[in-house]
Amino acid sequence: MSDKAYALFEEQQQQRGIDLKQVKSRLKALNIETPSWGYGDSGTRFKVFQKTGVPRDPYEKLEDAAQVHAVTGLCPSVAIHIPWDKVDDYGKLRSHAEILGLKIGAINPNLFQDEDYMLGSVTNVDPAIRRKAINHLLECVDIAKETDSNDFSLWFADGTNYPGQGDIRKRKNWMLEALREMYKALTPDMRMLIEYKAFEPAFYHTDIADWGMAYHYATKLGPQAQVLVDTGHHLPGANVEHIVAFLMDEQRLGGFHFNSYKYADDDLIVGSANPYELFLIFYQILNAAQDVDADIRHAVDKIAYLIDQSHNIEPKIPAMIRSVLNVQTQYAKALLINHAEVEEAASRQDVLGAEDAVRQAFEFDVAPLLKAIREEQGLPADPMKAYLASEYGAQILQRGKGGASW
Ligand code: LRH
Ligand code: MN
Ligand code: MN
Repeated sequence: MSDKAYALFEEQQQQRGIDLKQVKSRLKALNIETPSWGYGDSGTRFKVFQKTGVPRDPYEKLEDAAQVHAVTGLCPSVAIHIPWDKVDDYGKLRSHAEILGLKIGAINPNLFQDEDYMLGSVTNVDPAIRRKAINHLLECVDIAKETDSNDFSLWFADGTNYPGQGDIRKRKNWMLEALREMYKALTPDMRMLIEYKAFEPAFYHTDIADWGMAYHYATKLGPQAQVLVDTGHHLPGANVEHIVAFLMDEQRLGGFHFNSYKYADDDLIVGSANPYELFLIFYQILNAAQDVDADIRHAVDKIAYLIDQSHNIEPKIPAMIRSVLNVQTQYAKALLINHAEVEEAASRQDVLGAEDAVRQAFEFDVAPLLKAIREEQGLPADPMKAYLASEYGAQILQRGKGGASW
């Protein structure tokens, strides 16, 4: 790609009234957290395929994540899942991350793989199991102190498969009790990001089934509790960007778990099936980022962009790089929206004009822009190519098969 391509791009955007200096600085400030579990073996409920070269422990997961950050410059932190990433010394794990130029990000308590949790964890009818689940949440707060993490991504598999199996209202109150106890243990910088999901593994009812329920708990708890939107957790046809806009306006959008889906919680490479949805999510975010209300702007700045994908058939590191680059691409496109133009058309009730002003931005090729910022940041112009050309992929084969899996 030539400098000519960038010169043409620059001219086009200047004519549209886009401030490229601001676009570039926003692009450079974008941080996307990758999940430790995206580097390990994973699968569907039918099979976990064992790959050669997969990390054998949380330390090696961080090493792989560092490769993604090295070529993209976008991923300085890594989310961990406990007990998948259980270690004896979390201070040591933190130092390992720091040596690699990384930080440990969100802590994800795991309340879905212990035999005791078959019929629920924090909403189990048995008080001893509820206690055990709450203790795990509190243990995660202690781990966060050691890893210097501030965010908790809280997803509960709790729910029922059949009518009558559980008392829905009692379970609602047990959920609040558990969340309250955890909330009380937070330090002032910590946040609880409450995730919801309409289905799976419970298929009749899920205790936190949608954003409204997550929002309800967040408001009951206080300002350090917010909602986490996992893009794959909705019923078909849900307008995710509407949910995003609504939550931002209430200053309760804490973060995302980005992934792509065709049918349900497919956890596929971000933007592979629905790039326009991702673009429209960023459109809403950038719109709120210009709000006259400083509190809303401030809340938008704090949104955590996390990836939640686990690759079943594709090689882990390149797949993660693809996800991250797809997020960056859609963010770059959304940065080309001329909001004044959209607003002006909308205020004239020009439906097609307003839609056109949004879509136009999506249709630009942002490759010259991304290449330009990577050059300015001393990053490889083509991160995927740079990773594939490195020795790392071959080196890790010596780890053999049978690495960490969920
Ligand atoms: C549940 C979920 C949640 C888990 C992750 C592994 O479907 O999205 O965020 O922690 O997957
Ligand atoms: Mn998730
Ligand atoms: Mn999920």
